[in-house]
Amino acid sequence: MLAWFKKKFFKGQEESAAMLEPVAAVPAIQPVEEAAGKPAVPPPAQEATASRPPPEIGEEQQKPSMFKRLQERLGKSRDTLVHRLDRLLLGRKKIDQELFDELEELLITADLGVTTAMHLLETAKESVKRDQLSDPQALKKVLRDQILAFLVASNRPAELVLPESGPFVIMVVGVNGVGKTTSIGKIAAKFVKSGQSVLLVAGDTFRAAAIDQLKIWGGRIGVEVHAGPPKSDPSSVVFDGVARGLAKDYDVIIIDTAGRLHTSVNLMEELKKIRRVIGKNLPSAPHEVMLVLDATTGQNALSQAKLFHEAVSVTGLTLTKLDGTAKGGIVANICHELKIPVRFIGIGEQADDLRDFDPQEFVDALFNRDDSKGSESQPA
Ligand SMILES: Nc1nc2c(ncn2[C@@H]2O[C@H](COP(=O)(O)OP(=O)(O)OP(=O)(O)O)[C@@H](O)[C@H]2O)c(=O)[nH]1
Ligand SMILES: [Mg+2]
Repeated sequence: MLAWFKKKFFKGQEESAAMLEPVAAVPAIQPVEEAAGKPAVPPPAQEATASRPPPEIGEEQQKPSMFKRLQERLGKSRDTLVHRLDRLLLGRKKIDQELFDELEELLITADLGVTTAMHLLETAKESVKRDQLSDPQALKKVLRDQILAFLVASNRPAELVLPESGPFVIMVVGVNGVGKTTSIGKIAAKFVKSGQSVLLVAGDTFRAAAIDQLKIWGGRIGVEVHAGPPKSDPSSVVFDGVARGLAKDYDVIIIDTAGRLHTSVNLMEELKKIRRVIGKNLPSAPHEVMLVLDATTGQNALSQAKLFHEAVSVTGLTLTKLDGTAKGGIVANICHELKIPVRFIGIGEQADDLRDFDPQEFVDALFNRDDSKGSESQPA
């Protein structure tokens, strides 16, 4: 489980089996506030409608392992990195320049991007020379090891961002429709399951439906939502929200923001202001600036990340919709280029489809390698 939960929220306790159950069981954990020694906060009204209501919690009971879910998507399609690699290597007798040229094209078109692909190729060439590799199949392991190295290198412990005391404040940012609000609901549900008090702040005042969407999530998982009227100044809503979170001694405050184009100067300025305002009541906050990226947008996710990072210093990433792409390469590309840790990956719309990111598990799924069976897939 993510180090956030380990360090601050479990203080040496062992993870219980209950904590690892699907979020589907969340509504049963009613006494969230009681557990935290606080007065129960009535769930917000739910009569409002949202343009995108959150998916129902409580249906998915048979949770497949993250490996299986990822593999379903990343491993089966003929377009995946591993299947394309298998086709490239099949029947090759030697490693030569022609093979490297084809490999270069394959890596770039698998969303690894030019820089990351070139780095991978260089490593592969060095390895071939150093270890005197002659079997083209050996290239697969070289690539797998290097991609894992990229993921591990950027995977700084999440506990480093935790405050020593006071609420843990997470500001969530990203372009329109990437899955910010949904991910907030899912992350909040994780905290709720671990017995923490959570306040959600509706910093997306742009659309009334956005506020309602967050309120529905709040109602579902039994957490309070701080919201202002639609079209009100997001900075002032966020200012009040953080003040309320501090006054009521919440463990976690999660701030939603309106989706915005990374290229819109005005909207990025507004985001900078929101970030500054969070620090007015609590100078160390936000402790985590979480950028949500839609993995299906490929290379565009990288330019989004660069501009959001420049504006608000992103400290963690959530990559959503990995269930919607066969090109898991974007994850390696982002880790290699940005060196920002991936905290969560979204692999579906269900409430428990947000999983802690595990580099080894991810690479195994990407390369269709099931260690439990000690085997790799056969070419499709
Ligand atoms: N398949 C899939 N869909 C997802 C995932 N995460 C979010 N979604 C869906 O993506 C859509 C947009 O999600 P939102 O959470 O509203 O996105 P947002 O970033 O808050 O959108 P704005 O507030 O409009 O900028 C919804 O239909 C979600 O159910 C995921 O991991 N996989
Ligand atoms: Mg939203």
